[in-house]
Amino acid sequence: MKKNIHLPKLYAAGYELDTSPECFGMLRSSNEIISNSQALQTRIKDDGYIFLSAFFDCEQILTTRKVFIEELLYQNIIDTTFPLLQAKAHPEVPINSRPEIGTRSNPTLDSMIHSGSMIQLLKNILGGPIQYFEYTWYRAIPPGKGTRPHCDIVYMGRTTKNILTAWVPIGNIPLEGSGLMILEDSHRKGNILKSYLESDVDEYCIDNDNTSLNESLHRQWDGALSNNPVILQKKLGGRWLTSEFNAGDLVIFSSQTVHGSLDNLSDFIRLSVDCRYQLASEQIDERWIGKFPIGRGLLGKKWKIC
Ligand SMILES: O=C(O)CCC(=O)C(=O)O
Ligand SMILES: [Fe+2]
Repeated sequence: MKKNIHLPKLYAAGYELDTSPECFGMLRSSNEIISNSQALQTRIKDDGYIFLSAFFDCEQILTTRKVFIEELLYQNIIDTTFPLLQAKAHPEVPINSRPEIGTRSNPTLDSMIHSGSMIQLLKNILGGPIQYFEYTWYRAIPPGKGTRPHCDIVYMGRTTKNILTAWVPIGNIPLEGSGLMILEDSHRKGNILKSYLESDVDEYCIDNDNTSLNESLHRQWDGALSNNPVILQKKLGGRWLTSEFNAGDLVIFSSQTVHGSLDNLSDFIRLSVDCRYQLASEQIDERWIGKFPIGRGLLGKKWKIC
């Protein structure tokens, strides 16, 4: 097996990835087709994702990064002996933790992801007027494990399946810094993943035997497709694809594309946001809309006897 000699050792969910060229590669850039909506629509169908570098204005990303870092400073998660913008993790931040970045209003970010060229781009890819989820996921990933492989549909697929995710790094992310990874061709594996793709993470079972609500909720599945990205890849085929991301980059992918993130082997907190778009003509999932989306809270649960 040939090794990709320039790559460092990389891990996902605690497992060392096989970085040989058969198993690992870089996301294909779509910058050359950015103004061709037909080509973009073909690309998302073919690849399950669209990667655009330098899409956003770096100054705006920097403004957003400052807001996030300020939030994390309050929580004592940033090592203040380093330049703050680097977001070095405080030595006491627990490994694998998931600090919350509050959802304080962030007008710069909001205008980046919900207006102008971003809306036009999504319109071109989806082929018509669009709407977006008001809920935006803010992510701060300290040193430790990244996000386990999953498809977004299990979190938001109660109405249409035709939803696109936009993943936006809020700063530069080197390979060791927990960037997004996408499993090549996984959006075409509907036959193998059928029952997974039809699942709803917020649907839970009340047993006939009087299990309490609390107990059922505690048994609830978190939506991950696998705990082991290496085994998953062997099963589904395709390479794990990623990139060294820079502030301004954008990845858009389908709700049936398997993705996760690399483990964070660096000393720095990885910052990113992800948001969702769909056609305006299609019904939207009730969990992620409105000024105060119910999200994955109790009101968003669906239960059944089983
Ligand atoms: O940023 C991550 O670690 C995961 C991102 C993700 O799951 C998403 O954008 O849907
Ligand atoms: Fe996701």
